[in-house]
Amino acid sequence: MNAMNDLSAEALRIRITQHLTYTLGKDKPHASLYDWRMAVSYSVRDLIIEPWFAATRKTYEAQGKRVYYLSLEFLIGRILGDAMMNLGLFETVQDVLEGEGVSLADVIEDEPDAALGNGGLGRLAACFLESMSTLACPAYGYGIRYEHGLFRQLFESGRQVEHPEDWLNQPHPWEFERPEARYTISFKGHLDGQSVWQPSETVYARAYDMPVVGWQGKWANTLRLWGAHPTELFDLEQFNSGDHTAAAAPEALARTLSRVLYPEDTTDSGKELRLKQEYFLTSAALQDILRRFLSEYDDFAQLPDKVAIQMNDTHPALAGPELIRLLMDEHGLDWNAAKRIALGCLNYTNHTLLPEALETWSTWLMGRVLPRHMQIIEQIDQEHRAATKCAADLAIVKHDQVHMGTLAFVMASHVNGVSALHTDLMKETVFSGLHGLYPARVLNQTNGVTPRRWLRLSNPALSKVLTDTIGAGWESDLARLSELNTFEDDRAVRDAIGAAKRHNKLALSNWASDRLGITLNPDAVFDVQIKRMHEYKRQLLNVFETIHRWSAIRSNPEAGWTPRVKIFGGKAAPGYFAAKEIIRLINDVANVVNNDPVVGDLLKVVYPANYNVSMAERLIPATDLSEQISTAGKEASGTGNMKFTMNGALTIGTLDGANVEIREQVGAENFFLFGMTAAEVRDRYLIEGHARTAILDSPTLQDVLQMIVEGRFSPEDTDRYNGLVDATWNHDPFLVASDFDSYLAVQAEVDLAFADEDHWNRLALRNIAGSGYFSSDRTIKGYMADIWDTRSLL
Ligand code: 26Q
Repeated sequence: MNAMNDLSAEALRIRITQHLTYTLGKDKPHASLYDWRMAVSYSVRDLIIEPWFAATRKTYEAQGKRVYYLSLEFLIGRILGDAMMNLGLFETVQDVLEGEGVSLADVIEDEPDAALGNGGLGRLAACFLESMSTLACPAYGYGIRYEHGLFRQLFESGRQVEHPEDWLNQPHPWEFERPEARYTISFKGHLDGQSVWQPSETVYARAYDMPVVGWQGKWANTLRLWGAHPTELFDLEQFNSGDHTAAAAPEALARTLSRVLYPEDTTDSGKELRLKQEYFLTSAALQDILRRFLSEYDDFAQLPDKVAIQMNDTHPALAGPELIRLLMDEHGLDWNAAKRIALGCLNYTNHTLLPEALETWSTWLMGRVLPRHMQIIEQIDQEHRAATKCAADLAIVKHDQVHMGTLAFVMASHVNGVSALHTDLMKETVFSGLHGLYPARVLNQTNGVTPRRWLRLSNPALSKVLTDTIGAGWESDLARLSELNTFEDDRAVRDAIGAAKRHNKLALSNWASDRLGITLNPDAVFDVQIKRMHEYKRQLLNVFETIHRWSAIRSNPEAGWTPRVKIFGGKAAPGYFAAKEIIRLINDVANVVNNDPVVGDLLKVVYPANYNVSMAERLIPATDLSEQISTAGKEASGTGNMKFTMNGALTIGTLDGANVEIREQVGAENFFLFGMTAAEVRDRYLIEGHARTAILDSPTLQDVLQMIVEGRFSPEDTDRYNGLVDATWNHDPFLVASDFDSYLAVQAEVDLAFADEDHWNRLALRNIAGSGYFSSDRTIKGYMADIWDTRSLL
């Protein structure tokens, strides 16, 4: 049982009152919602400290290996509700607050999202932290404490506008600042003699720790985020002479390193500041790792037995050269020993095959910002080329660019893909050459998501049905969801699953009506596509189908339509013009469709601004149909797809990323498959005029494009989408046209299936039952066994 369950409501009430009084300095009559949230957060946080200390003690005593997860992104979301749930305190806190006349829901919603990430990669890191704590895997997350997380998205006349996000404008109750944990991070300068680095710029990295508590509070690991601080405060002489701005310049410059999260870049990522951020995190983490190692051991030859470092994509790939540098220049090891040890500790996860997304830095910039690292990279490259006698294109440095994927691959013991298909494609395409040279290196670890946040916390209605049906304990043993299959023919269970869904749809409808002023029909298919806006994710395919549906309903409103609510959510990178055009088109289409009295309740289009983790927690439990429609071969895995499946949504999707495995797990007959396979996609690209051919073959798509180009959705600016329509006819880089008819046909099957409510509930049950594989606990167990060689300490 849970260690915290015996905490009485009265004891908790006293703790909260004490924090309100002594930490916040407020008495109850004057306490604001903020004051209550802080008092509750501190009280809950207090209860994590004991398991946190105990975990640290056990880790130390076990003398085993620790895992270090290095990531430029941790997309955490809200913390309070998750912590309360994992500690088993939800009901107790609710009781206490009720007694004070305060709404727990309001308190929870008062917390800003910790949005220190862009999307999938950052959210995966957050799920992994939670699972590592649940599994008592001794681990640290290392990241950057961005003052401003991912931008806040607003729509102005349907267009995305970015506003700065400001989560740290209030005190952050979950962090512990550690002024004593401080490292110097150096940049630029020159090399003296052969290779003695004389840097010309330095900043301090200061640690800020957050406890990450696992299921039932049995273990807590640490997420250590680094903040940048100046090594010299300011020039007092200059200040006294009156030049206040110039005097403060060094401080401002230092702090920019941890000022903002880079929004997932598409075009010009060659920013010096980004390179400095990557090095700032990597160097601080490695210095901290070596300090901790030396406090317990004295022989660096043991480092690979005590330290497993995971690089989350190439963003921290300077870990290879930096670890070599620290071992040589700071600790006196020779080159061969340093390199062997570094390789023994490091591993690399790849998250994309899109060539434009593979990181490179010019040797000029790398040499200027990190001259010693450039030298080490050249040496690694030379040995890699000599040892493997490889072709020139497999070099780390080529055409004056440092290829970070190659560097990470060469310096890692294990390189993993994030779904089975993605891993196969890594071996066949982008990494085929390196895979040939290092054949034992690549392996698969299919992604997962934490069922605590994504099912138990976000969907209490379904969670209750699950516990009532298969008994307690599925939260930490998600494979048990397969026991649901034995209840498939139990009408009461099917009805209960349907009722939970309806409950969540009504809650979402209330929110949409309050927040967006739009009325949703709860009898409609809630059809949801939420993810970053990217051409390869093909939100455009979904909009085209929406336009067709609108037009078809208009021409025959009495045809017995299954009602639909199309919900979109997601942000575009600020410089990604094509993605921003699609956002605008969705909003323009929504405007026309939602105000058309002919379609009325049969079709609505909703695109709430500023999609984030908290909005996902609201939308996913209320979804009937999950849109996973990327061009096959482009989406490395997807993780939203898994969250929907767990919550009883059915997927309409291509054979891409983890969709393939979801379909296997839930059964092909319970999945709406359409579109080309990755192999067919490859062939299709070879056909000149593939888009034009597909459009000429599809009168429906011709009509859709015609309506757009006529200005039906932009009557005040009829030329608005000429470029988009022209690009669809002539380029269509993600094969929207080639998959359109297939998508349309399967959408019609969805309508038919949904019309039989009991049948749909049966399909939903089978999806939930098949989702157990997609717990991030399963993924982390895979990393522990196949990559890290670590054991649970519980
Ligand atoms: C690169 C250079 C400069 C600035 C930013 C970036 C940058 C930042 C974030 C590049 C890429 C990302 C994020 C990538 C990402 O989220 N990938 C997704 O990872 C998920 C977890 O494995 C997968 O499920 C998704 O399929 C994949 O798209």
